[in-house]
Amino acid sequence: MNKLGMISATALLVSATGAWADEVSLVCSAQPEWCEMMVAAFEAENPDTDVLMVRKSTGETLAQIRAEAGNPKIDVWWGGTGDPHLIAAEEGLTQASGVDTSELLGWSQNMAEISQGRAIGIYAGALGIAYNTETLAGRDIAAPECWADLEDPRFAGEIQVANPNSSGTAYTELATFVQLFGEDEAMKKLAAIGANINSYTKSGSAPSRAAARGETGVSIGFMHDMVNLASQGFPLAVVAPCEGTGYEVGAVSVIEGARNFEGAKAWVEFALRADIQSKAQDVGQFQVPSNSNAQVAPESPDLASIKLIDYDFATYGSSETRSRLLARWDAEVGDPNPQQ
Ligand code: S7P
Repeated sequence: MNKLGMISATALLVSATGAWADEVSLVCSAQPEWCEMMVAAFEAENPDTDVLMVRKSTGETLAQIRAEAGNPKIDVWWGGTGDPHLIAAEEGLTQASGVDTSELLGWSQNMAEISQGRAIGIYAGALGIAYNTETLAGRDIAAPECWADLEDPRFAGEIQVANPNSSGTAYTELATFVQLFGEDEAMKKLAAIGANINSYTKSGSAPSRAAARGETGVSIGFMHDMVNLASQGFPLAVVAPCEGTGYEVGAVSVIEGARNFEGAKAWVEFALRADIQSKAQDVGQFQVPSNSNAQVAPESPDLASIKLIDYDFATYGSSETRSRLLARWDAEVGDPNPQQ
């Protein structure tokens, strides 16, 4: 049988049994250990199903979904910052799954409303600064307390952050600066900090891992990732910047034209359950879960005690805004050594 024949035979088998079992193709933009734990738990509940999972950063996943529009290889996209999920929804690259969202917190429901049910919030977490206490003490560098401190020449070559083209974390940083300082001033500040950056990474969590190991003195990223590393014993201090900070609502989306819509929907229902969200802390993931009945880990940064901006997801999760801000970032800040 040729390849086409095999594909249609599989499709017939699935529709004849009415089952969605078989394979669910997942892109996971959370941390690899969480992705693996979720896949194992889903497969344990659904023994006839193989989840084919690939881990990719959020901006990279958006690029793949755009490239595959009309012939998607992915059924469901779980994890990663919400803005690119909202952009995928706006561009018609994802579809509503019609799942029950009644147990979800307001910020999660808000994402579903903005995207007409296509992107649903699964967790929230605030952006912050981390520094290696031993590295800074060893070099006699005073710790940062504010975003503005990162412009100071005392941090020359000491700071790492991701590239906002590939990383949802770094796009959240870019959008946060624009909301805190206005667009022109944000670009100036990011360029000034850029003079102190030793490397722009692809993935948003890499800089804090590097800071934990002392490979860089300072990182910008999500506080829950920093707390995870500190809880493992790394000498990492976490700072909520004095000017205030932005936050993410991580999301899950079903891809438009998914070959296994029912399997993708089952994944979304699974990922929104309180018992499943409560397991995140078992693998050191300390975001605030979106299900109001899920357990919040004691290590989770307390969002109520952090000076959070009123992050405008509708604006910064729009295709036009992201393209414009990334073009300005490339032109006015830029990565001198972009990673392939
Ligand atoms: O899972 C940890 C986490 O910080 O990673 C996600 C992140 O957006 C994915 O990485 P990129 O920045 O490389 O896109 C966050 O959603 C999540 O909280």
